[in-house]
Amino acid sequence: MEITRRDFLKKSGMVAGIAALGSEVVPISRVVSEVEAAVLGGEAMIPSTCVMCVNFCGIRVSRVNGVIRQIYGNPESPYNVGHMCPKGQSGIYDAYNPYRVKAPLKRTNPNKGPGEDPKWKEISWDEAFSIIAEKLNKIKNDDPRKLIWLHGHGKYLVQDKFPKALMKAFGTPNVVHRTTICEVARHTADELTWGYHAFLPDLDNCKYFLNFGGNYMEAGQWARWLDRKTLDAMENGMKNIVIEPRLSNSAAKADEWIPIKPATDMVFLLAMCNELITNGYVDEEFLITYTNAPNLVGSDGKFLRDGNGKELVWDRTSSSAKPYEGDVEPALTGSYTVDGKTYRTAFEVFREEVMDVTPEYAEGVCGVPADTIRRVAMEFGEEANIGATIVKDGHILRYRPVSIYTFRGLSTHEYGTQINRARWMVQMLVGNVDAVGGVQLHSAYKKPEFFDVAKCEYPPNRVDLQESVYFPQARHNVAQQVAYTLLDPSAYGLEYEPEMLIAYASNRVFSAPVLDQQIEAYKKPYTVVIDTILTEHADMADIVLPNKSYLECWHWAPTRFTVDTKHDAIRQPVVNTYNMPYQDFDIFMELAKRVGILDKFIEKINKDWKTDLAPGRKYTAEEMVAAIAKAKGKSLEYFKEHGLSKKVLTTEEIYLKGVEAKFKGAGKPKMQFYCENLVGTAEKVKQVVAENNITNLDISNIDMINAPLPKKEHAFPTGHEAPSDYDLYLITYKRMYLNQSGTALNPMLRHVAHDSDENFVLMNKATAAKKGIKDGDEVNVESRAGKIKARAKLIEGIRPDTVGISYHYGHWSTSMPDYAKKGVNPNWIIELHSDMISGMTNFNDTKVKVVKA
Ligand SMILES: Nc1nc2c(c(=O)[nH]1)N[C@H]1C(S)=C(S)[C@@H](COP(=O)(O)OP(=O)(O)OC[C@H]3O[C@@H](n4cnc5c(=O)[nH]c(N)nc54)[C@H](O)[C@@H]3O)O[C@H]1N2
Ligand SMILES: Nc1nc2c(c(=O)[nH]1)N[C@H]1C(S)=C(S)[C@@H](COP(=O)(O)OP(=O)(O)OC[C@H]3O[C@@H](n4cnc5c(=O)[nH]c(N)nc54)[C@H](O)[C@@H]3O)O[C@H]1N2
Ligand code: SF4
Ligand SMILES: [Mo]
Repeated sequence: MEITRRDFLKKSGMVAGIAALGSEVVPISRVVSEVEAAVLGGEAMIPSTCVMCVNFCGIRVSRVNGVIRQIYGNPESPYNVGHMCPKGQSGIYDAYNPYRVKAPLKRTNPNKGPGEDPKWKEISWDEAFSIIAEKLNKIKNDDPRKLIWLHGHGKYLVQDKFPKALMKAFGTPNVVHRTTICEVARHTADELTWGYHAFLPDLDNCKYFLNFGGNYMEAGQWARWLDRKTLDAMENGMKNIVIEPRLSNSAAKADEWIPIKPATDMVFLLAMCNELITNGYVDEEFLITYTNAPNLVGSDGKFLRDGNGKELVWDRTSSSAKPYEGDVEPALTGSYTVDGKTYRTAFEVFREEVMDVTPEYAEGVCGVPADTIRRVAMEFGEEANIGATIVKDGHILRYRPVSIYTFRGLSTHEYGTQINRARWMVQMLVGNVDAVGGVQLHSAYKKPEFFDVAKCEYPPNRVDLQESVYFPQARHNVAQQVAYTLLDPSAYGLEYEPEMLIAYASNRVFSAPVLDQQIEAYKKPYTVVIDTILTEHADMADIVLPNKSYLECWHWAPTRFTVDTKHDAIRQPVVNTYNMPYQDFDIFMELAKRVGILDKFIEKINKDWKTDLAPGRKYTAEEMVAAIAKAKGKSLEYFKEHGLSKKVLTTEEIYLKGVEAKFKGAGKPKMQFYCENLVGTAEKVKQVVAENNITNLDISNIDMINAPLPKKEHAFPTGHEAPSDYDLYLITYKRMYLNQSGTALNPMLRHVAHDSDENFVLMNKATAAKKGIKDGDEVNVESRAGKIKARAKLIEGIRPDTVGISYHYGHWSTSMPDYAKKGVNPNWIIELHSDMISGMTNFNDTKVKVVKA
């Protein structure tokens, strides 16, 4: 239901106020904003969900006489409570962008690659569908695995369950999302430690907060909640320390910025563990009752088990090795002899390992003074209040008001999983997990299979080699790998040669590193791109299908939970700027019909969403949204009126359903302080390599993935071994006013938003002076992977040994105007050494030299 002006006035009870406000009101608060929209003859205020970035803020779109006039934050949203950002407001131009693709296009120039004009020919929708369906039918009859589906942003538009269902019905396993070029190492560390991923700091109750490169004042996936909550918490006395090589906006707003050398956070975190243990800041009760830290570990790194395969601890009461059951009292420290062999507890193994990672040692590696590391560790330990409890709503809860946050800062490294594991080690030591003021887990132990040993499959089934011998532990799609497999499928043992690719809201030839190889690879398959603009990937497509913008679509939208709320939300159409007949979901339905898999597709949707759609016909996206709403027990009308349906969580749901319910006490599974399931992976890989004569997998460094505990060696990524004349570390980051590569053509963001016309190489003034480089000079930035030209920007807010180049810039699509081509894309020069555990791309491990051009 759209809210008319009259309805709105009635509902808000603000009729009297409006007359007084008049029509000159500046929208400073959300209430005034709505009032203003109404006063200015607003016909409709349509609630929906933003997707100008992946924060999914609740929005209300004011439409006046059929034209979008303004976008406001939806105050009903428990996530952004009426706030939003400039990107979200510029969403108007996403719909009205003159550069949008408006009709299906067919390539007439067979040559593909940068600078090759596709010589597009407009074709009808029917012709486009016919061409695509003919190809698909051929592949389906031959070997459906030859079809690859890529999506990135698309997951957040229509939701990835739909493309997955479509591809499942088609018969290909090759649906590849982008998580390994995004943040996957963080997820993988979570999954290895507590069986699922995603967490938030309990900022309402936190007193001491460490943020390792979570750039949420500029980017971030929980940004509109984190930025607000952090600032509120600081006003309430929370100390906020940001640790990262660059003075990001997040660091600029913190109490303290600690500039750390890129990719070396590991030793900072391990030195913190050392200090915490040495000074007795250890929550022994937490480690014993919730984690596997007391498990007995043999010299082979494996747990001691009984005849039934049960892991054993040292029972202090009976002085014998027993499973942690009944009234067994596990010892946390020490080494014990069982059947003539010596075993140490997992905690003991870790303790001994970190004892040589002193703050002084860490200083030499990460460049942060030992005194600073020591002080942070002591403050963290002290503020943790180990042993304290607090009563909330009648529940006695553990109280540990210290928390650690991160996003891509710790993840996008060759040893990203292990660095993120170290973040959990610090937190497990003080027992802040699911404690009041600590770190709140999302769905603890939802997938126990994350604790299983690696699959190591060969030959691989999927083009991204997920869970194969190449990425044995990768449970998420390995986005950057697809290109390499495409270039030489048989080299990876793939039993089929991919022939066709559909890229739905994904610009992989721009977003993954080593761009020349990505481009070379994606020339090969017959390619269909579904997008709103003609991106770099579209530039290489054979057919482009235009998509409606998010302000023109029905979607069951993804949402962001917070510590104390969760909600469901929709998108609903506000306009249809170019009278487009189909949105993404309609395209899927039409293709399914033409390939004869419509019923299978519907069956899978019903299974995934618990809907009850009858087979035999196509459904519209609105019908789909209505069906999901119904399955959730709410009417479509409700969602049309509010945009969302929310739930505020009880104290019990927040603090007692996670680790307390899943891991606490005897006889329960345990958080993995020690990841025994990683032990033996290297041997398994070596075995599969030998058995199959695999020659394109470098196993010289493979023992690094056998690590059940994070270790100091993980602070030395391969990329840092570059010759000494590559004297600077390169990092990349996002900017506030642009989102990934998809906002390149948004006129408001590119022209109007201050300072986002072009990117630059951030350099420390002192370093630049030594190299004779002045502010604004053109410089060449060279790595072992390539060379780019860019403009230098001299600042003091970056380490002298580090340079930073933001993402988003340097487009080359032949269909883009010159303004979108300004700046550079760092992915031309980033070296690829993927994390063997998670498959993560190491965006922040490359060394470069910078010289005046
Ligand atoms: N405005 C905007 N918002 C966005 C996006 C966008 O493109 N634009 N993209 C969205 C997406 S998909 C994502 S994944 C998130 C990403 O959100 P974040 O991960 O929060 O943002 P990035 O800028 O990618 O983060 C990289 C940060 O890590 C720091 N850093 C680099 N190397 C290191 C290191 O070795 N150690 C430490 N401690 N820090 C390091 C960089 O200085 C930078 O601040 O943002 C989302 N939100
Ligand atoms: N150097 C460097 N590289 C990076 C990053 C970095 O910080 N530095 N960030 C990384 C991260 S975190 C990520 S997640 C990846 C992202 O990488 P990808 O997922 O490969 O790329 P995006 O740029 O997000 O592509 C989104 C596409 O969706 C299209 N699109 C937008 N709206 C719509 C719509 O309504 N319908 C349709 N059909 N299409 C739409 C856009 O035009 C764009 O082409 O990039 C990674 N690459
Ligand atoms: S933070 Fe992202 S989702 Fe929220 S308003 Fe800004 S662009 Fe939209
Ligand atoms: Mo991302």
